[in-house]
Amino acid sequence: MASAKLKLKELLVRNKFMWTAVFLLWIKTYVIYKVGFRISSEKLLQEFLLFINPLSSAVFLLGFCLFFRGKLKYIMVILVSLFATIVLYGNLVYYRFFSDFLTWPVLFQTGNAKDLQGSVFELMSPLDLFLLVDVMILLILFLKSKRPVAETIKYEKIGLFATALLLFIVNLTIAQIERPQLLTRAFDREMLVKNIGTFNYHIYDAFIQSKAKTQRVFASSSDILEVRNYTMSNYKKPDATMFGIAQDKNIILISMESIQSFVINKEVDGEEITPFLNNLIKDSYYFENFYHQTSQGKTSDSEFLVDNSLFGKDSGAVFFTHSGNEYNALPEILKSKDYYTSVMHANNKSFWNRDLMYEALGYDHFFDIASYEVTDENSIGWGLKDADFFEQSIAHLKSQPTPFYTKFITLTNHFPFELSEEDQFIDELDTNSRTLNQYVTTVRYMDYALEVFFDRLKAEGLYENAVFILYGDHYGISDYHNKAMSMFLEKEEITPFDSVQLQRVPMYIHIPGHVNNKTLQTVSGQIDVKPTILHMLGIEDRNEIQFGTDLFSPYRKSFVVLRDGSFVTDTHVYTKDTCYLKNTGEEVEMTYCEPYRQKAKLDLHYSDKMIYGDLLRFDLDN
Ligand code: GP9
Ligand code: MN
Repeated sequence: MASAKLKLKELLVRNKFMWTAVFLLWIKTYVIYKVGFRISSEKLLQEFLLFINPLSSAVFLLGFCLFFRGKLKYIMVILVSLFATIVLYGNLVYYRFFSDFLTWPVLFQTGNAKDLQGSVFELMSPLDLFLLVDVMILLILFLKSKRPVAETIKYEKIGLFATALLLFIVNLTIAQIERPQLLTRAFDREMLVKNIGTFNYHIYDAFIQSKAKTQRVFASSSDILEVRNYTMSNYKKPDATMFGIAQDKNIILISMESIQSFVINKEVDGEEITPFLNNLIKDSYYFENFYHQTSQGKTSDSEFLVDNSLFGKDSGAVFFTHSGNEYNALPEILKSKDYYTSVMHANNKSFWNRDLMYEALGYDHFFDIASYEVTDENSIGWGLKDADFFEQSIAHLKSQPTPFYTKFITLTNHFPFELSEEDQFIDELDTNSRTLNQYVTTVRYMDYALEVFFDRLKAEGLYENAVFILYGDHYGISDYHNKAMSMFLEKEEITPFDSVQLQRVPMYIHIPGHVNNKTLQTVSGQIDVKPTILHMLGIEDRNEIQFGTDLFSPYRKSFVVLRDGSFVTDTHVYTKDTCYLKNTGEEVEMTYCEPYRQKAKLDLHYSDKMIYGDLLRFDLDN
């Protein structure tokens, strides 16, 4: 086993050609990150990650050349370097047009390719030839080399792939520290590339996409009939006076970041946390028992629920995994009724894969970060401050054809709830959680921003003819802060029952000039928004596959299913295999919850079936 004892140096020298290629590809990728993609880092650790992330895949890719013998080994090294360059360059050209990275579906999607065709040459520059510099160097070295090519020994191959794996694990570990739940939650391609590198990202993407594809293959058109029979049997007739009430009016949807109902009508040192929202209750339909139904996809899940009346996934984000599906979403339906549909949100368009998903949902336009002027002065935390965001959105709103359906997504009230001093209108709390302490101040700020928005809309004459739907996207304070939460709510402890009740988020339907406003108790959730909007617009939807029910329907059942299978009815709360009495939170026998357990399961099951099977691609003759 003398060969196994070869020293590291010898190993490097034996495959000098390949290691040179690894080094060149590594450095080249980093330079492209900085010069081509202009990726910047806020922290040293992030920059370090960016620097090391091309290494593991460079070793892995070029390591395959060890399987070849003689001169062919060198030729393979050159070809693999060329292949890697083509992948990088493909991403770069795509990035120059879309400010985004390639995904496998995009490569095979004709729509996107069409967009690119005309301009692809404009996106290239003679300077791009520098990208071939490593391939050139390798070619020259190859032509000049006279020494015989060293034969690969078995242990070398194993050692090399072990090295690649080790490098990848180290890389991933640091990335997980820097971005917890990177692979399951933060589905921003730029973030993935920043953290694990372009090639690893493509492999990860291939894995995700192929998983989705297999489930799709086994689905058939009879599946959709089965699901529709189920949803139609749950259909409830709308309320006659509310049906068509919003016809031809502009619809303004406001997704309020991380707000939970417990802040409504609550004070800190005698100061209301949400004075504007508290006041809005009396001029609106306010839903006191409205729950978010999101999971790991957070904001994107709430968007999915609202636009489709389908559940998001129990893990991962449907926005990321199933953007290639066929949908029959609100924007698409409204477009067919001559509505202009858009989203305004001052973040990267690729965050949560929004750019691709919005296309699938049928939005006409996404006013992303590029539509906003974001400076150091007007941003905090995740970016543009809410008040500036709303202010700058007015011009966009005015530029749109009417009637429009526009969704606004706020950002300032996002973890870690940072705020500039001048925007802090109330004191922080004094619990043992800094997060909760700051949270109330950013909620207060968001409330202020909403007031500014309404005032501006009134001043611009955009208020009267609009219908407003405001809802919280998901929780802001997780169970991790239960101790602090119990201090704030003056409770002894937060039980699983309380945790479910804390998933309530504010929900308003505000119709300017309307008189019959009231606070409604119906137990409901984000899944109910789509049928409600359709009915308010006078659109018949008996045949739509929806898992929610019109919030105004006199026939609706008070019922909501959360994504983890918990559910709430008028009288009971079910969570973690326990049934509770809703009024008191007292544990009761399971038999009380039993009748609804099956329905909760079926709702989730059939909704998942729709998504995994991409069932809406099958035509149903309505
Ligand atoms: C990002 C914003 C926040 O664009 O919507 O996303 P979240 O982390 O809340 O899902
Ligand atoms: Mn959110």
